[in-house]
Amino acid sequence: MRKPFLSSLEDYETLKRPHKDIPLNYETKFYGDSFELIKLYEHLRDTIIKGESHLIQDIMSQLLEGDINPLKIIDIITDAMKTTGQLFSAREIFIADVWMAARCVEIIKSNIEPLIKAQGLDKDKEKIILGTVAGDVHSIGPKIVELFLEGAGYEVINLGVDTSAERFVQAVKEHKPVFVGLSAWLDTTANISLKQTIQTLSPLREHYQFKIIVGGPSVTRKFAKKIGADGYGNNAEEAVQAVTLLKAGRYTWELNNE
Ligand code: B12
Repeated sequence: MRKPFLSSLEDYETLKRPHKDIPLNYETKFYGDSFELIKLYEHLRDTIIKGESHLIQDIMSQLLEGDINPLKIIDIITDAMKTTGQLFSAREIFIADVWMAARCVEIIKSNIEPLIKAQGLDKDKEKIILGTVAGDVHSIGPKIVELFLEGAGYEVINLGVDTSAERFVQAVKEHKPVFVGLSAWLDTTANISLKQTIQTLSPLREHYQFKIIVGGPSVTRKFAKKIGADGYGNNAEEAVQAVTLLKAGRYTWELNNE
């Protein structure tokens, strides 16, 4: 019989241990925060993993009463979703549980959005079109990338998931962005839709003067370069790094001498 899903923190601790490759970043990243705050961060992380979306707003309200750094919340989301992925891969949880974890992230994101946006308020708002390519419905990563790019001062138009190449073209013509960010999670969508979207967008690059950055775990720096992207980011921080380098006329390939 299937084990009840993470009924207590002890269960989570037991389940977590076999997956030693999960970096528990928060243990070092949150050094210096008060014990109470760390407990609240941990509670948030565990609540995402358990998919208890009805509890999230209350935890966020408690966190927002203090002077919190939204980037730490992003770390919590990333850590929790990695664990969720491991548990899913180990068949400890079902796809419905993963959906609930994703729902938790949606609520958290709407809470921290104003804080992240506030960091970019005084900058010129150039536009970035972002979206997950056709056939792919993974939205959490791009949403985090969106938050970071907004924090870096860009106006991000997120076209959402399962976005056709034609929809990207339409958005480029309408919004005249400086960057188009494409995300792909599945091996299939990286190999087919991502490539096709870049091929479709490429002829427009010179006329509309935008650059293409790509990301998602099925995409490597080498693959990104091979299929004609201008930049690549392994995570949201690297997405910002990529647009910053490209704006300075440099390429992310320089980072690894590739
Ligand atoms: C959540 C999730 C889902 C949710 C998505 C909900 C949502 N709203 O997003 C649901 C339940 C819908 C789902 C469905 C499926 N999923 Co799924 N899912 C996951 C899971 C558990 C977590 C993904 C996630 O959100 N990670 C957290 C975020 C923060 O990380 P991230 O996306 O990598 O984003 C970061 C970087 O990649 C980068 N980045 C991302 N985009 C971009 C873009 C740019 C421009 C840049 C610069 C950077 C960048 O920055 C981000 C932030 O730091 C993974 C397992 C895992 N190992 O993580 C499987 C996983 C991705 N899913 C998988 C599969 C197979 C599926 C399904 C086919 C399952 C099924 N049998 O139906 C379907 C596919 C549906 C489809 N057509 O897309 C496989 C993919 C295998 C593969 N490589 O092809 C995985 C790896 C699970 C597994 N081990 O089998 N899934």
